[in-house]
Amino acid sequence: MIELYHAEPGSNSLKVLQAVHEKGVPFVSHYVDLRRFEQHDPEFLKINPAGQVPVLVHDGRVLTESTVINEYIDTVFERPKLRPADPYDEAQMRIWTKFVDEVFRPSLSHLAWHRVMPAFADALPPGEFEKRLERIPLQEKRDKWALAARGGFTEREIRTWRRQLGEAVDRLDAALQEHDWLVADMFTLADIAMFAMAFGVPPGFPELMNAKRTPSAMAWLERMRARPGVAAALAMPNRTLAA
Ligand SMILES: N[C@@H](CCC(=O)N[C@@H](CS)C(=O)NCC(=O)O)C(=O)O
Repeated sequence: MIELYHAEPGSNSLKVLQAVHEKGVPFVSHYVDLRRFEQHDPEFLKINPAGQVPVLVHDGRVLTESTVINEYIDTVFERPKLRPADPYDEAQMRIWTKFVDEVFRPSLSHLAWHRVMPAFADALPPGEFEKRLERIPLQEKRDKWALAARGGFTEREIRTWRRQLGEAVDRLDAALQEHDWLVADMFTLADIAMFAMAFGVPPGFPELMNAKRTPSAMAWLERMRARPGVAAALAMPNRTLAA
């Protein structure tokens, strides 16, 4: 049996939700409310001591790291294949998923934290944000969120993340100018990983990703949304929008 601990269909949770829906793998969904910091509850830390989602539990065995989880799902559940058969193409796919994890997502996340974290922390009763920070197991995450909440990122850092995100979107657009999908003319885990981050760029940073500047990437977003598995993943409950 597959169990998935995940948050809203966005970012790393959406990455894994797309894979299970695209493969048609039945799974038990465990929603983890990040706004309530449930990922740091002692019960959840027993499952993932890093205090992060998504987490896959397959027949009682725990797996973390969304990119690794997706490759595991693709290996264990035969069809439809979400990885090219050709080793060179598979390597290209991994270059994209690595790029998403190392460049696209960090630049987007930092910009998002910079934008939302101060208001989020201010909206909590006095001292509550600090209490929640104390429960974060990863020191680096704790420090970054504390810094973001007091508007502590430097102008230079913010400029760098914006530049990186702009370049990442341009790279995506360039790759899609001649092809429907990122690798080997087939829908792969590269598209899944990229979509999980990129779909949030037009609403959040419309000046970087729009029909005029990046038409091929925008058309690809629509192709992605039209896929039944991706649509099913996006239709999973989203408490953020409901709030
Ligand atoms: N490298 C991990 C990163 C997981 C991650 O950063 N998850 C975020 C949600 S997208 C999270 O749990 N954030 C809450 C926290 O770190 O407290 C992966 O790819 O699964």
